[in-house]
Amino acid sequence: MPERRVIDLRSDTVTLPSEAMRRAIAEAPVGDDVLGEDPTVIQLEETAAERTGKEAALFVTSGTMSNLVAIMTHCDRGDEAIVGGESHILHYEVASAAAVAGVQLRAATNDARGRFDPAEVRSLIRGENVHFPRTALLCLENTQNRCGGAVIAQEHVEELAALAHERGVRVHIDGARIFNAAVAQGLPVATLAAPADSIGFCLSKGLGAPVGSVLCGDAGFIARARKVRKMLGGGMRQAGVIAAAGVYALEHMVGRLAEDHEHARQLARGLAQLPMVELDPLRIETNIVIFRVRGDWQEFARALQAAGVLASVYGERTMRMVTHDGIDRADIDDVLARVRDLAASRV
Ligand code: TLP
Repeated sequence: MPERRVIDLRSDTVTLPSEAMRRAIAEAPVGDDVLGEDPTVIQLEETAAERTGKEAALFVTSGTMSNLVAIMTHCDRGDEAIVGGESHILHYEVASAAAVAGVQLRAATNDARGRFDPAEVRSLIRGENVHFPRTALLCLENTQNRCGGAVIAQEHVEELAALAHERGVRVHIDGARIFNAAVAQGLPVATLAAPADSIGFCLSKGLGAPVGSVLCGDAGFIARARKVRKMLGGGMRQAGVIAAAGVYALEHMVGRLAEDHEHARQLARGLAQLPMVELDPLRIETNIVIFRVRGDWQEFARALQAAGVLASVYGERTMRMVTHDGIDRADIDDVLARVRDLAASRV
């Protein structure tokens, strides 16, 4: 029997640069970016600032570095940052806020759609007391990965940002997938970013670049963030080689995110029909499908992998599939056919 093609739905981080993107990389003019002389990095940062409606931007290696640099720039050691209980910062950034920034994270509950309870957030912002750390920062995440790629409604972001700002607390958006949120709602990224003091977004997920994220904010913030990035060893020299992929991604890859969203809905509708899958397909807003597995979920995860469908285990009984540039409609049909076969062999 011929080997079946592996269909990789572990993440949109597995996307590979296209031929055209590789050409843009090969042809990019470069210089020493630590000296401020790489024209392609400058072009990427200017484009990112314009797209997010911020004064300035900083090219960093990853979404994780973008969040860490933002935390270190907004906070002093011993400060506290409020994050969502389901946030990437809390779950998947190796406790960098604590270990590197000296910042304590305080989790506010995220509901299944990634929303906060504004009353809870208000109550978590500390007043002045000799015992207390200063609450310096509120971090939001849009789209919210662990909440099934949920889009955070704009009025909710505005309400939370307003209550933080009233108390002198700054607001950072982990916008790793903010372009997905923008495409899903038909709103400009600048509108989504407007309530926040800073936003970071990833080039290496649905936008298909091999590496990089961009942190955006006002000019003073970015000047300080640039020094923090240097301190962390993230000052890169002829970084135009990788920034060129980012410029290409912003120019050519944003519109196609709508296809990923459609494929995720198609996938969710098919999965929801299977008896061992618990999933509400109407909740799929972007490119992430998180579902629960009834019965022997570890066996299901193993069988799925053996059938050549790669997914992530996202906790007890919980799995995640992410659509991206390397996946088309026929792949989704193929995934569903393989999963149906698995389901049939289990009864
Ligand atoms: N998320 C990755 C894994 O780390 C889980 C993924 O496959 O989804 N913020 C959010 C909301 C993210 O989803 C991610 C990556 C990051 C930040 C970190 O980005 P990188 O991987 O570039 O450090």
